Amino acid sequence: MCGICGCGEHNHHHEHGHSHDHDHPHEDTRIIAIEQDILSRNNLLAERNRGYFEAKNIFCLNLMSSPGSGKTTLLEETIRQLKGRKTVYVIEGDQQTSNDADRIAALGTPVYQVNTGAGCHLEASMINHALKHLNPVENAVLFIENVGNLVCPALFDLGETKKIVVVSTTEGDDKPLKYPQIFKESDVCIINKTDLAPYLNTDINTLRENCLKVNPQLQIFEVSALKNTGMDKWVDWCGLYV
Ligand SMILES: Nc1nc2c(ncn2[C@@H]2O[C@H](COP(=O)(O)OP(=O)(O)O)[C@@H](O)[C@H]2O)c(=O)[nH]1
Ligand SMILES: [Mg+2]
Repeated sequence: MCGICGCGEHNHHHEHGHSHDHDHPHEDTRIIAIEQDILSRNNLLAERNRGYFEAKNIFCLNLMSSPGSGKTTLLEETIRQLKGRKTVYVIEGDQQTSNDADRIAALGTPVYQVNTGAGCHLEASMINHALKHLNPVENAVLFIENVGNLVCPALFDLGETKKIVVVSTTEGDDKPLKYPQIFKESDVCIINKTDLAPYLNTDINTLRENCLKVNPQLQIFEVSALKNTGMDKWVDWCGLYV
């Protein structure tokens, strides 16, 4: 986790060798001011990305989820099914390795890997940089796979056209209630790994209801990316806008 997005350093308490806790109003004010600076700089760059996407009519989808919910598997299957219909590009975000970019490149799709090091989310500047390398053509679909994290990516506007949250049945049906921010910010929710639901105590209807409790506008697709079930509606939706 990082201090930049407020998930690490806020309301900190530290050891003094004695037992009382106290607040540091000046330090807290300074941390908030720095966070506001970082977020407003990010928002400026996000607007530039948004303008770029609008000018080139690029449908840019920011995929966010916990690690392992199946974002890359979903992308692989989506790319296979969009082949011949849309030109697709991918920006991959992970702390380390190019594993996911290698999986996407194996499908013949142009991909740029961003490694964030200790960072727990992608920022607009990283997308700006990646776009200069990818140079996507007009009317393309651009997928961004964010760093696996159900908290911080929700705070950073990347200039994307739509935000997508992926939640898998293995995570349980209460995650929208426990991590509401990312579900509130998203336009679409993909419930993945539906093939595993019969073996778990996750109730997909409860998961769906919890998603809608947090964000009644959320458009929900239920899929198994691995088994390729329920994918057609989602893939059609990806191809709708460009
Ligand atoms: N059973 C099942 N496994 C899946 C599904 N989607 C992904 N997985 C598995 O979940 C693991 C993590 O998937 P990955 O796509 O790397 O997740 P990411 O970290 O969100 O990109 C892998 O072992 C996948 O094969 C699915 O729909 N059903
Ligand atoms: Mg991945």
